[in-house]
Amino acid sequence: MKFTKNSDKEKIIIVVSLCAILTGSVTTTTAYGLSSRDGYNIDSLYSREDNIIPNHSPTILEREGNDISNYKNIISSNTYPTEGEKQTQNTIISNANGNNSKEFTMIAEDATMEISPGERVEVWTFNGTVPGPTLRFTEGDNVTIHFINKGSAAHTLHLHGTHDSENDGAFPLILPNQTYNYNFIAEPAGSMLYHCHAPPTSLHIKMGMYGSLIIDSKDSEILKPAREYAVVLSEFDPEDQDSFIPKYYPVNGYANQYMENNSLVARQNELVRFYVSNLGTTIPFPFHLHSTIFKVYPSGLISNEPIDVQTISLSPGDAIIVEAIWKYPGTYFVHSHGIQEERGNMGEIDIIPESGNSVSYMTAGTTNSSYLEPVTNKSVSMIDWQYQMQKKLQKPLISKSGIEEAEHGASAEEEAEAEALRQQSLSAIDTSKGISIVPESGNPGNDAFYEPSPAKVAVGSTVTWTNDDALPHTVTSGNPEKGSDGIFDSGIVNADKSFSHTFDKAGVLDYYCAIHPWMTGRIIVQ
Ligand SMILES: [Cu+2]
Repeated sequence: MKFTKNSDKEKIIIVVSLCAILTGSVTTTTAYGLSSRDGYNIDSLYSREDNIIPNHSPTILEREGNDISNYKNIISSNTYPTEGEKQTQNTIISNANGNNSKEFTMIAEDATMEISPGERVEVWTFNGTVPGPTLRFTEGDNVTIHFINKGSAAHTLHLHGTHDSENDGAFPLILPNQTYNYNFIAEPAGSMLYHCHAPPTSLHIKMGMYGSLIIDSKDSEILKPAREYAVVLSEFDPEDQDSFIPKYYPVNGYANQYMENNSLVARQNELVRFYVSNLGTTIPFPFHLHSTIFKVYPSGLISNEPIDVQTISLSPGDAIIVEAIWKYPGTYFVHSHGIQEERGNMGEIDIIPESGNSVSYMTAGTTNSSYLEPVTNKSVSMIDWQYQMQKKLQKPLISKSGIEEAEHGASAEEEAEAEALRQQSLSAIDTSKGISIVPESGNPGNDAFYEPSPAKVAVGSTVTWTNDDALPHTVTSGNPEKGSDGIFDSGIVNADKSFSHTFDKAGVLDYYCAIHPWMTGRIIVQ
């Protein structure tokens, strides 16, 4: 069973829960186009997990439970963004005393957005869009990023470039409602990228958690003034995010974003610079410009000598700086050379005659006249213009947390279905022996995740979950679609560790793993 369209979500969750009750095990749960039983390539996911966890320092993995207080960067948990923090979203604040301190707020949020005209999909975002905002610093800046996880799953912020382990964004995992401060000195100069590194990382990337990271050189003479664009290439399949050839290869999160009325623009003989990054997870993007040979800084680093190319192969996880000049006015394709070009990775650039008037070409998505200026002795950044257009096309809607939705109350129909579930759950297995987080739960193809589930227990009982798997998991009340409801939350439970909770009230409680959101369970307190 798969579902992706938001409108179908509620119904299907109920059907899935009902199946779980009737069969005594959870068959499949996914809001991300991952099918846990039919057609899911178990081996590929499993090896992916293997690759992520054991290669890291065991001293980090062995940190106990949810105690991340030994990381100096953790500032709080159960924190929601303050008004001040919201204001720093998308705004880089330069410190008034001129010491190059920069602060930025990044909020992990579940959302829906259009990826193509009329196709609305569920995504995981940084600041509500895919890609998230372009982060731009100058080499040597002392950068602090306030990261707030308001999403339903564990997330992190991992930036490419140089920094220490506490600020690498692989560990710790930041659970829903937790906040973390990443701090680093921006280096090296070049075009890089950022993404979430919570496991399975390629799923978090495919779900939309990435963006462009630009670090300008301290030496402003190295790159000449140019018209500048940021281009993030990625993959998305609304039906099956594990598809090797997905339905879409979006450009800045939207299929064929820069075609026709939304085309990129530059002047004849003007230097145009693209900061291009590949946030796909499978094949390279062969980046290609029509009607010009262009310069590329390999791997996006200004320390590399640029080379002349007709097409450049850009690997997943890599970035480039492209510099191009068009000799002849006209409209030209900017695209990936290959199967991506029929699947959303096609764009256009309008080259205006040197003597021509740009106004009619450059008004898409903006009325800000600064975008219309010719490049003379300083660069003209089109990146904000791109971000405004991206938001206009994607029409993103942030998903509310479970707590906020509960306040709206349930309809009579939902109440009746819930009551039917309660009745059917009377046959649930008693949990006097505790609940196992079963081996290989990190694999969505596993037969069961929490066992027994559904389980039942008397009011006043203490239930202990033991992690019999090799990977860390959580036992978090709520569900992966709406997030934690705050009733109980184990934090991270490492292998062989356990978590106990005493149930004071009767009720049917669903829970899930915030690291592996396909893992769901139910406990009935009577
Ligand atoms: Cu994530």
